[in-house]
Amino acid sequence: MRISTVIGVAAGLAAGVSALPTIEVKGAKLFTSDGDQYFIKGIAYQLTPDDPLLDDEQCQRDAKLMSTIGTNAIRVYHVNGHQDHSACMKTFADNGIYLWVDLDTFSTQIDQEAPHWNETQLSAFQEVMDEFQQYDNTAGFFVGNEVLTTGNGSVAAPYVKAAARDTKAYRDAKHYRKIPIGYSAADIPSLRPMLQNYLACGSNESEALDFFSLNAYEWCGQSSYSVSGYDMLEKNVTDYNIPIFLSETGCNKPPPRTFDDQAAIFGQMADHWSGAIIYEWIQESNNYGLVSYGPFVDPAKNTNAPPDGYTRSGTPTPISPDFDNLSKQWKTLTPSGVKASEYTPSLTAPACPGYTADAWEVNGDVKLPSLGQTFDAAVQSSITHGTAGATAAASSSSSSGGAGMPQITMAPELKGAGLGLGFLAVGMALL
Ligand SMILES: *[C@@H]1O[C@H](CO)[C@@H](O)[C@H](O)[C@H]1NC(C)=O
Ligand SMILES: *[C@@H]1O[C@H](CO)[C@@H](O)[C@H](O)[C@H]1NC(C)=O
Ligand SMILES: *[C@@H]1O[C@H](CO)[C@@H](O)[C@H](O)[C@H]1NC(C)=O
Ligand SMILES: *[C@@H]1O[C@H](CO)[C@@H](O)[C@H](O)[C@H]1NC(C)=O
Ligand SMILES: CC(=O)N[C@H]1CO[C@H](CO)[C@@H](O)[C@@H]1O
Repeated sequence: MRISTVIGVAAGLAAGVSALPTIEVKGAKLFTSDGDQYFIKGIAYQLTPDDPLLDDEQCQRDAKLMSTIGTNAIRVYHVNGHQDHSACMKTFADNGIYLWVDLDTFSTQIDQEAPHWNETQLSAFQEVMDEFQQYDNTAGFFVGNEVLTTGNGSVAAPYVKAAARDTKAYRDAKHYRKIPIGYSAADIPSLRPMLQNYLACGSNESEALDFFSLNAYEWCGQSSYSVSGYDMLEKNVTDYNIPIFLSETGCNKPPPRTFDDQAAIFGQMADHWSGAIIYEWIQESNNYGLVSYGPFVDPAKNTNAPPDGYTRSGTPTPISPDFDNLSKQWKTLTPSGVKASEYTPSLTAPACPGYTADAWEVNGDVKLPSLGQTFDAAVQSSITHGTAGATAAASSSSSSGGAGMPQITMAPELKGAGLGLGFLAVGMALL
C-alpha cells in the first residue's frame, strides 16, 4: 500500500497532476489506496452535452462550490476521449473530488432492442480509458447506463458483460491501474435483483463487473426507509460480493428536496452501500438542479437565449432550499467504515439467475458474445436456453405478475423535455 502510494504521488507530480489516493475495490467495498473506506458523496455533472471537463475556469468555479458541501465525486455521462482533460481533472483533485465517468456516448452505447458490442464501440471506450486512466482521481468507469429497461430486453445483458470483459482485459493488458469498471442500472424492481446478480455472477472474475450501481428515484418527499423501498434494496445486497452504490438519486416530487434518503444510505445501509450520486448539478427543464447559472431565458421570446433557455456556464448560484438541504444532510453523515487492513471478506459471486419469461430472459451463466458477434435468432436462443456451459441457478422464483405492474422509473435526463432530448437528437444525428 505505502509503496504504491508513494509511486502514485511521484507519478502524479511528474505529470503535473495533484495526487489524491486512488480508489480500489476490495470485496464489496471501495477503499482509497491509503486503506480508508471510500463512501461516495457525488453529484451528476454534465453542463454541456459532449464534455463538461474542458473549460477549467468553469471547473474551478463549480469544484470550489461543490467542495463546500462535502462533495467528493462527480459523475460525467459523456466525454470526448480525444481531448486533454488535465486542467479540469487537477482542479477537481485539488478539491478532493473523484470522477466516475461513462465510457459510452449516444452513438456507442449498447442498445437493448438491437444488442451489439463491436470494435467501433470498444475502441471508443478505449479512447476514454486511455485519457482518464492517467488521472489519480478517476474513480471508476461505467460500461453502460440504463441499457436494460424491460424483461425481454434482458437478452442484452450478456453484451454489457462482454463490454466489461473487453474493457477490463484492455485495462490489464495496458498495465493501467485496476480502475473499477461497472454498470449503472435503471431502477426497475422486477428486473433489478436478477440484473444485479447476473452482472456479478459466474466463476470467471474476468467476465464479471467490478461494481454495480443503481439510479434510484424511490424515496420521494416525506418517505421512510420502508415506505420508499430502500429496505428492499438493502435486503437484496447483504451477501453481494462487489461494491454497490446509487449512481443517481434525488427524487424531486414533491419539491423541495430534503434528501432524507442520504441518512439511510450513510446509516443503516452503509454496511453494504458505498454512497450516492445526487442527480444533478445544473438546473434544467427537468428541475433537478442544485445550482443555476442565471435565470431561465425563453428562447421563443429572446433570440440571444441559450438553446433550451438554461445558461450553462458562469457563476453557480445555489438553488434554495435544495442545495442547503443537501449540505445539511451530508454534514451530519460521515460513516467511518472499516479499514482495508481489517476487512477480510469471504464473499462468493451470486448464482446466475435462471430464465423467467418476460422477467429475465438470460438462462444462467451463458457464453458471452464475442466482440462483433451479430445478435440473431440463434444467439438469442442460446441466451434464453442457457447453452454453452451454463451453470444456471434453479429457475428464479420471482413472479412478474405478483406485485402488479413493475414500476418503470426512467432517468430524468431521458424524461425531461430539455437538454435530455437534445442529447438524444445529437446521438441520432451521429447514427
Ligand atoms: C458497430 O455497430 C454500430 C451500430 O450498429 C455500427 O455503426 C458500426 O459500424 C459497427 N462497427 C463494426 C466494426 O462493425
Ligand atoms: C420485447 O417485447 C416488445 C413487445 O412485445 C417488443 O416490441 C420488443 O422488440 C422486444 N424486445 C426484444 C429485445 O426482443
Ligand atoms: C475467463 O475469461 C477470460 C475472458 O473471457 C478468458 O480469457 C479466460 O480464459 C477465462 N478463464 C477461464 C478459466 O475460463
Ligand atoms: C429482492 O427484492 C425483491 C423486491 O424488489 C424481493 O421480492 C426479493 O425477495 C428480494 N430478494 C432477496 C434475495 O432479498
Ligand atoms: C433536511 C433539511 O434541511 N430540510 C429543510 C429543507 O428545506 C425546507 C424549506 O426551507 C426546510 O423546511 C427543511 O427543514
